[in-house]
Amino acid sequence: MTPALTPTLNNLPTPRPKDSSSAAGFTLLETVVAMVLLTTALLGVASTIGYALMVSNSGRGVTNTKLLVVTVLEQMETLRNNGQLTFGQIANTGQVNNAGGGTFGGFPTGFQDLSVNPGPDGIFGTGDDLIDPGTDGNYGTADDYTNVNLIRTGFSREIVITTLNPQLKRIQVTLRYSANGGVRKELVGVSYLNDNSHSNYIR
Ligand SMILES: [Ca+2]
Repeated sequence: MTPALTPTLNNLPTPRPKDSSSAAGFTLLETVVAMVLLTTALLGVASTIGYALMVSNSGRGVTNTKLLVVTVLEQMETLRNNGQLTFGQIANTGQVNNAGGGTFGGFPTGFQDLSVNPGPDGIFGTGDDLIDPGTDGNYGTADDYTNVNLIRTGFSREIVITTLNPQLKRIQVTLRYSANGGVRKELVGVSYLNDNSHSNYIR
């Protein structure tokens, strides 16, 4: 008779290690879900950055354009104050009063290119703004030429001067500029210029 085998620590079957693949690491599904979530979040961040850049660029465009409008309006006041032009000469082409002397041609009507230089007359917005003094650096010599490289690209400007009464003019400056995506926009500035002989109203 065979004696019954009594289990001891030595003859117990060796326990097989548990399959740990389901307990540790990530399943493919978990990884895909995580990637989808991460991608969605990153797309949101990228979209926000893109919007912020667009708003920033748009703001810079408006600021630059506003400066170009204000510069012309302030120039008119300076021309009157320093006597470079008389009140009657600050006018659009065809409406200039040169009775006080001079041959000023006026500010051209319609939208014009902007120049980075004022040209021989030293006044921005007139017909000679694109004249380049040439290699000798002197205006009025034989080597003067029209230099299209002086054009401030992306802008055009209209100056409209209206006489409201003999002592008051309305000056409207409109700037067309390229906004985001090449969209053309307009910025309008208006100021009023008196002939300055009535600056002291207290009598
Ligand atoms: Ca000029």
